[in-house]
Amino acid sequence: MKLIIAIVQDQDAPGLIDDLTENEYRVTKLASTGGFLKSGNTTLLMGVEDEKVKDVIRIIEDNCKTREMTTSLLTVNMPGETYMPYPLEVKIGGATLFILDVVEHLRI
Ligand code: 2BA
Repeated sequence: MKLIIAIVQDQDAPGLIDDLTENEYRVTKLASTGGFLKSGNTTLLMGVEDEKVKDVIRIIEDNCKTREMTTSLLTVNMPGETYMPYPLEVKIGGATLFILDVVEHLRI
């Protein structure tokens, strides 16, 4: 068994969770925050049998879109100790996945 940890954009999460559950995958949704943009994203935990991992990745690919986002995260130091927001374009991935081996899975 594998544990798939998928970090996805909030907008993509409802459709993705519906698709996963319709295909009889179990999923846990966590509200998370990206360290770089400091804005919300969604982390999904899915315990799946090894032979199902490819199918889950396909469902994630079908639901998660790459988007460009402009943020004023960076500031430029100006004379007189004023700071000016500096627009920064970032491409947020469809999904960031971590796939881990599960040593033991218990449902008690
Ligand atoms: P954030 O950390 O908010 O990052 C959002 C997007 O900003 C990233 O998209 C990337 O395009 C850009 N970015 C992140 N760190 C950067 C940096 N140091 N310099 C320049 N640009 C940077 P994604 O790579 O698609 O990541 C989306 C979200 O997935 C991230 O949100 C974070 O929550 C998570 N994530 C990505 N890689 C991770 C990793 N190696 N470990 C843990 N979480 C990760």
